[in-house]
Amino acid sequence: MTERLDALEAEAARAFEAAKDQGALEEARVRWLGRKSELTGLLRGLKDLSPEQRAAVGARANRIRENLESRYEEARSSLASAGAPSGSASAPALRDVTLPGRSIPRGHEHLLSQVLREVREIFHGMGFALAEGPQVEDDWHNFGALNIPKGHPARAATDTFYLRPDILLRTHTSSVQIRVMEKQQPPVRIICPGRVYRNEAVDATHHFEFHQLEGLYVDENVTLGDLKGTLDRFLKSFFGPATEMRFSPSYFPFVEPGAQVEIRCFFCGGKGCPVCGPLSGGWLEVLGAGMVHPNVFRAVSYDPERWTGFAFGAGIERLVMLRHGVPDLRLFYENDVRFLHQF
Ligand code: 2NM
Repeated sequence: MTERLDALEAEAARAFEAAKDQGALEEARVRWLGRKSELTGLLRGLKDLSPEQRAAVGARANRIRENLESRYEEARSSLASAGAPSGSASAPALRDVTLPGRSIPRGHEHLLSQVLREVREIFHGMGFALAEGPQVEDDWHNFGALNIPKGHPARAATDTFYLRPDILLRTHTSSVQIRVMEKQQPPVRIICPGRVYRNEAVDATHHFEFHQLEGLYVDENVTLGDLKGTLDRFLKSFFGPATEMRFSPSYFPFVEPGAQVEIRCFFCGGKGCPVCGPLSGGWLEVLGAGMVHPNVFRAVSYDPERWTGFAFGAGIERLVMLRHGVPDLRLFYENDVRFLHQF
């Protein structure tokens, strides 16, 4: 019986190795390891042997079964990795080299970064240099130098993230403009894009962290007309050549006079719609602006009798939402590629 077992083991192993596809291998498995196989029959016949023989032959037969099962597994996985068809024995294992390759998904610049670059280029074309500064600021550069006295509502702890009594996360990038004016005499012509922080509840149009673009031009004889011309050129470049703009009086502590700048709603053409709101008369607010307050010049030791300047500020996210019809500010920060890949 032991000789028969040895011969059977060799024959079965050869059959597994020789199988050319999954079909042939399955046939060999049924023949050599199946319920009606010779090996299974031999194992069933063990009960007729004497106890000593049964122990010896049984142990050997079980080892052979384990060995054959693992030979079978080896043959199966090597056929699978060779790409052999699992069906009939006749199909050859070919690869279709004309199939398109698998594409590798590629990332791209975030929408906000794209727009920031575009805006920098528009202002670069009008002679504005780029200026950047720290996001952690002191009270002087964020408030004091900007004619925002102690006790002004804009300083309230509810709007500003204070890190220490005198140190905070900047609430606008005007602080960068103060730093530039402290270091450099006019003429100054800069834009300051960057991240700013305000302690606000998050909703579709508010966030505690967003991006601003501010601009500043200081020289002799800079006028409100220069401001209007500069912003008109910017808004036409950014929103399209048909863009209509208007100024209305507004208040910011660091400018006098101050203005809010609106464009005619390009969704409804100014008739009033859900985007511009039925009460706005069809105008969308896009910027704040004005002529730099003499107190700001005094704070940076510029002579307010000699120099004049204009300044403006805009929320980048708001500009992008209007131009691309993005309904919710939070989409910019959630990094959902289904949103991001559209731009
Ligand atoms: C705005 C609106 C109006 C502004 C003023 C200054 C500075 F530093 F020159 F005083 N920087 N930015 C300014 C003026 C910002 O944002 C809505």
